Amino acid sequence: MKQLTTLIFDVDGTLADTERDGHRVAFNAAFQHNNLAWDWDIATYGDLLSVTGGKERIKYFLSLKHPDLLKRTDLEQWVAQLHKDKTRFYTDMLQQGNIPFRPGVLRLLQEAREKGLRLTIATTTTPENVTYLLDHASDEKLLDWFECIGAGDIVSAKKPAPDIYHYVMQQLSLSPAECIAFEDSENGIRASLAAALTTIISTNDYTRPHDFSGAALVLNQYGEADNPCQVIEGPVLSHDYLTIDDVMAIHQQSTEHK
Ligand code: XBP
Ligand code: MG
Repeated sequence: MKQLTTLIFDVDGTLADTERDGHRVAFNAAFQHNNLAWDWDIATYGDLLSVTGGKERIKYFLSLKHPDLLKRTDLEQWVAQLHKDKTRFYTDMLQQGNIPFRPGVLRLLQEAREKGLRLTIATTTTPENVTYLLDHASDEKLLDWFECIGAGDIVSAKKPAPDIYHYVMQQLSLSPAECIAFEDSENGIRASLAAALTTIISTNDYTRPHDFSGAALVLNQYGEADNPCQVIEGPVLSHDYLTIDDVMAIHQQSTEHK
């Protein structure tokens, strides 16, 4: 049985609740900036989240609502420009500190570092968005805490494909048995399980109804002593919030048979 050495974190929905009031608002700002009368309301965006990747999500929306625009000869450049505008609006929001970490995330990261565990990221969003989030979500210089940021187009197949997890493990010469993944969505856990990773889920408003079969633990959040978590599926925890000791115990339990 391999000891746990590395925690691999998803970003959107896991480190911070970024989708409804962050990415979605930035997409709409980019559409307005480009004089496009498109407005992704909360429910519409929830449907579009079934496709990961902002550029891919725009094209998915076009396929549903404006299939004729998919015939544009400059489609790739046009979508890339829309996404570039969106990313600028989104990083502006992050820079204003408007998108905090979810409850318990910073504490769990600190506990992991105190145990000498390695931290890394595997996300579909852009590296730029990760940098801005880590630089502005707390007073700590969090960017230095993560040894590898596997993000966005660094891989050709995005989640639910396991590619981004394979990329991160390859970069750090890791085996799945020494890692544990933290995700929030069905696309995310499909990716982490396909990479043979034990996975801990924290749900959010968009992903609560998702199928998390195969997860080692499903929580509503990591929580704090004064803001307890709720175990939706999985073992009883040592406290009313997820600690690094719980994570290590869950890893040991799930890799005993591997
Ligand atoms: C979530 C995603 C991303 C974001 C939007 O990423 O699918 O596409 O919704 O960010 P994860 P971009 O949960 O893997 O962190 O527009 O930069 O893609
Ligand atoms: Mg996510």
